[in-house]
Amino acid sequence: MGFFDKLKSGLKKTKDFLVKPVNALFSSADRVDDDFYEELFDLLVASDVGVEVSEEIVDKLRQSLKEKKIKEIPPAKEEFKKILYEMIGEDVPLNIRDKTVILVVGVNGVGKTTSIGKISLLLKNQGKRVMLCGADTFRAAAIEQLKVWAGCSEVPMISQSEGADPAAVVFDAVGAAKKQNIDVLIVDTAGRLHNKKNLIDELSKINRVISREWPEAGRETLLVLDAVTGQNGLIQAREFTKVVNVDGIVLTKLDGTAKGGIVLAIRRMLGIPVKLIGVGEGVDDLQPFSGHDFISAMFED
Ligand SMILES: Nc1nc2c(ncn2[C@@H]2O[C@H](COP(=O)(O)OP(=O)(O)OP(=O)(O)O)[C@@H](O)[C@H]2O)c(=O)[nH]1
Ligand SMILES: [Mg+2]
Repeated sequence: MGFFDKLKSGLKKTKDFLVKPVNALFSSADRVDDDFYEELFDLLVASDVGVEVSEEIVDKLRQSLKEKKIKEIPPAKEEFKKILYEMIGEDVPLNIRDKTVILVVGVNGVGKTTSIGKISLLLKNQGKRVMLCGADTFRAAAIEQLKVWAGCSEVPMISQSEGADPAAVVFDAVGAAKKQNIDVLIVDTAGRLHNKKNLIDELSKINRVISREWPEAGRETLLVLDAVTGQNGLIQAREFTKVVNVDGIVLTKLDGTAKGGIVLAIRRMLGIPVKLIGVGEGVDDLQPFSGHDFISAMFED
């Protein structure tokens, strides 16, 4: 199955919950009136698009139909899709320069380690020399889990034992990456830190080590969010953006939720592009995000 089909089946819950009722609304209405807008707004909010963004979508639709003097339902639906697409914004791919360090952050259980495994395979298949770094030293199982992924993708991995200083592991990994002429070093970090100060201290220390030891390397910091948490993911994201400079979002577990509307809110509310989306646990189930494919997959049967 190609990724577009996976995306379609992965979005099934969101489609049942949001798109089907939206389609039903468009097909049952004979004109677009205030009741119609109100119902559309309610459906968007229920699918975790969020009040602010739902309001914006409905207002834009109202304005655009008025400007273009559209009264019929089929062109109104096309306008609606166009507005959703604009809301998502231009696709922004992973920024991989000649030498790049990807730092992967996010709270516990969102899918960081799994995503790293999948990204390593994506990049390796593009001919990049990839190395993994197990800087989640909080528990031994985390290091073991990353090792399994390194094995699957057949890429080298640098780690130390549980409890080691994460910045020290990063120091080792950068040294090894330079020596082995690695193109992309991907760093796994711990999600479960005791408090925000811990998180700030740990991530700043890691960042300092990378900048000092490999100043010429490009940097890409990815924040992993679990789509199942819906709007709460935005709150998490804001906490992280106070601590690190986030370049892109990896949105996982879209297959497990009806809250896929969150995709529409992320760019708008955070100003950060979704760069990759995950629609399952399989190795091919995480792919670069395409706004066009996302909207098409949502509205196609
Ligand atoms: N259904 C589904 N499951 C996913 C997806 N991405 C990750 N998972 C699952 O989510 C679980 C947690 O993933 P991890 O990669 O261990 O998460 P983590 O952020 O590294 O967790 P910690 O290391 O504990 O902070 C695993 O069982 C993954 O298989 C996805 O897109 N869809
Ligand atoms: Mg992990």
